Amino acid sequence: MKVSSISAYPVLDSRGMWTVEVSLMLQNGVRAAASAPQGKSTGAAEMRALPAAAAVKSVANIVAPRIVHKDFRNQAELDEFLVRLDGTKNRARIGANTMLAVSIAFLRAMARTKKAALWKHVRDEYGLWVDPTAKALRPRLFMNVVNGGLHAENGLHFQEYMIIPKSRTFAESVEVGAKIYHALGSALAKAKGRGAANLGDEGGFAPAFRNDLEPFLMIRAAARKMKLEKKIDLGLDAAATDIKGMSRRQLKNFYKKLIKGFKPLYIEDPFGENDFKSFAAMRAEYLGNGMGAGAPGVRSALWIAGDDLTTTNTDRMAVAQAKGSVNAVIVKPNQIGTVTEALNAVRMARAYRWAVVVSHRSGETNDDFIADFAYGVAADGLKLGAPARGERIAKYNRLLQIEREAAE
Ligand code: 2PG
Ligand code: MG
Repeated sequence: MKVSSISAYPVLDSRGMWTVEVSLMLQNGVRAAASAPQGKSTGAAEMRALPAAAAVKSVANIVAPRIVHKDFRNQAELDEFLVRLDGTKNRARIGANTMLAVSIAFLRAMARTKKAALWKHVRDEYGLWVDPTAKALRPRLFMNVVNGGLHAENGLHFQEYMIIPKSRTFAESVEVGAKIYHALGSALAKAKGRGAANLGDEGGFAPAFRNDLEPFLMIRAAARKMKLEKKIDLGLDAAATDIKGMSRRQLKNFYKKLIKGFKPLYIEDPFGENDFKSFAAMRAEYLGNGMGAGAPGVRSALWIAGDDLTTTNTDRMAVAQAKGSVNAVIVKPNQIGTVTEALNAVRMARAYRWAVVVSHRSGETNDDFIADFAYGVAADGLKLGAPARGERIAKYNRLLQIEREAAE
């Protein structure tokens, strides 16, 4: 399929920062656009994003002249071409954000050409690796209801306090999560007064707390009040690389208390982004010793996930596997730059029997690609913030729509 035109322009993300959107047209007249999200607690090993203005220029000056009128048989061909065209190790020439927007826009245009829903097209691209029963599989929703760390100015060391509904459908999961979210908001306003229910970057509440465990106490109380305690698991993204003023030992003690008191299902980035060893020690402590020990991610009672540690990069994932650091992994397409590479990261995680949690970024546009991607690869989880703020709601509503499409 030939690309007949492509252009890029700046658009705003949810923090009012510029990011890049790409619009392209195929030779058959089908058009599609896509924009790149942006992180704040970004991993040092992530591929480089260019400032939006430079990304726009890179499409005009580098990408467009080389891909317009060129024939690409499939997504992998386009993505491999982009990687070669960039030619750097960290995507500093074209920019991982630019590449991703081009990659997703092409994916969308190809889905439209086939008249297939985007998630169906993702499933085809993902291909053989999908378990034949995967049709029925839905990622669980990782709903971030309290924001801390770099996503809020409230002194919480940890970045994301999540509820993870156990419900089998998106509709029920959203219902359960939203009820607890609302009950939590009311409880916070009552307990902490004016402004306590104000929102952080991902739509979670962001008041000052007495300590780093209090959010879970209040979440649990809100769930109890709504008689939904048994319908959820709890999760934490520590984003420990960005934690200031806590030693490794203090972190370990915190996780011990957390695990004892709240039995979370999920802990992401418990230690710094290069500390494969501390991850491995934690995995060994809670999931048993030795390589490959502990239940495979999805069946395990505790998912220890890499995000800044692994950065959707198969080289880093291989290191994490060799060292026994994790049994779950975050997949963020913009950390690596193309849809094909993100699919490869999912394939590798499946080969390692890790749980796969696809994730948005803290800076999002209303682009809802991530919902189709997560459903398409039958991820175990999708991290998408609170059920609040338009850029998060776009993804929730898309999931609900996917559920209706899949039932047809
Ligand atoms: C994370 C993300 C998304 P950011 O750490 O998992 O929630 O945050 O996009 O700021 O890196
Ligand atoms: Mg993270």
